[in-house]
Amino acid sequence: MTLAMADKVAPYDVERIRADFPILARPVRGRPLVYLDTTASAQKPSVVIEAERRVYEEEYANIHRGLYYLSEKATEHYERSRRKVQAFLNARHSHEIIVTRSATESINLVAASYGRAFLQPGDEILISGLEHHSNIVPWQILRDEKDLVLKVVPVEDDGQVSLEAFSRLLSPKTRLVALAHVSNVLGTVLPVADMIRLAHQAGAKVLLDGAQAVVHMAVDVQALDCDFYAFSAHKLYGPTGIGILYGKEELLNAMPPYQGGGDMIRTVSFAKSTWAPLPAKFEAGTAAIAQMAGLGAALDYVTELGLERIARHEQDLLAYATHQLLGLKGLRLLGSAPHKAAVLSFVLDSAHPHDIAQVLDNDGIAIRAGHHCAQPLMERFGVPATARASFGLYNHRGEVDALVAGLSKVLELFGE
Ligand code: C6P
Repeated sequence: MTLAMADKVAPYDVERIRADFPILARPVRGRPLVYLDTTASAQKPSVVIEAERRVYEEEYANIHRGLYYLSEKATEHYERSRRKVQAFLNARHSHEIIVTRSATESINLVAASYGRAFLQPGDEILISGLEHHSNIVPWQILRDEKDLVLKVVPVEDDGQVSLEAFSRLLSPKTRLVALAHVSNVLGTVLPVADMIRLAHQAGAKVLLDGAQAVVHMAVDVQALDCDFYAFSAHKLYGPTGIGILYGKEELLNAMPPYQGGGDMIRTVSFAKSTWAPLPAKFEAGTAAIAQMAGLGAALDYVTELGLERIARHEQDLLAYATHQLLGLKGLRLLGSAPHKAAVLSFVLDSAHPHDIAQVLDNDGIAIRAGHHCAQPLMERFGVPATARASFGLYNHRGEVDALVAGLSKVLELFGE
């Protein structure tokens, strides 16, 4: 057994893992920080911070351009990170990995390029009722521009999106299905493998918004057979300002570029320009060079820790926290799908989510409160907002206890 293998079967040592995240050691408002907002953005391990610092200190230059040592090194490093993303998603080719600014930009890229080029008036796009605004608004813009129809699969009371409802809304006119892999509000894991199979049978392409999925589970785009997959690095313990779009080679090859500029061209004249091959065709302008090194380090970090072990740890926290929260009077949890990620959205009869967040903040506990960029989902559940606690690989049961103690304080202050 190698050392790495021995480490994988060793117990999950959350205290040792927490030591990898410098920010977790800082107090907030004189109390230990309890960070329960990983769904909004994850904290960064030292290896990610170091990887970015090393680029600037040791090998910084622009990439894909220079014919000198530093530029070659920086380019090599950048492309190595792209291959790490390829391995992480199990994509067939590294040129199927397009570097963007965020999951949001990745989805907009597909809407602006694939959507404009291949959808015709009357064609249907199918999304679900639990989507983040990033996976609603780009399709609305496209719908209005191209006279398309946007259909929405309803969400069940427990937060699931049923295959039956999905099948009912698929039609021969459905050209594109765009779904969250995991809901950022309810934690619901959608049955995407079956949905993709059904969508393909109907002749539609499928984009998965994996912003919340890559954090909690291993994703294999070939096994899923999705056509596009989008995520952001910052939720995956990596840097801000960088995201990924996976797309099948034949689709990306057929799609026109959606931004013009440096790096994405083969030739330019005033009469006409021609495009660079993949992936450069979709990567106009100077890349996020240091951030890509940080993303590579983040992928190494979670892979070394083991996505399955992380998932087991988070599921333990989810079960523990669900049990504890349901013991609080007047607390209603939104989302109880049997297959769900470690995200807990809730409301209290007596206090607005913003008040809950503020009282918790006084004790150094960070949760998110609001509509979570999912206003139609709030409407579906008849609430203007929820409080949301979400767990990452560094959280522990003591932090759940702190949350429950904080919520008990809210109940004392606002009444039950
Ligand atoms: N959700 C949350 O607190 P960007 O901003 O591009 O990195 O990610 C957008 C996005 C897309 N899809 C899903 C499912 C998401 O959860 C998010 C971001 C954060 O829930 C910020 S609103």
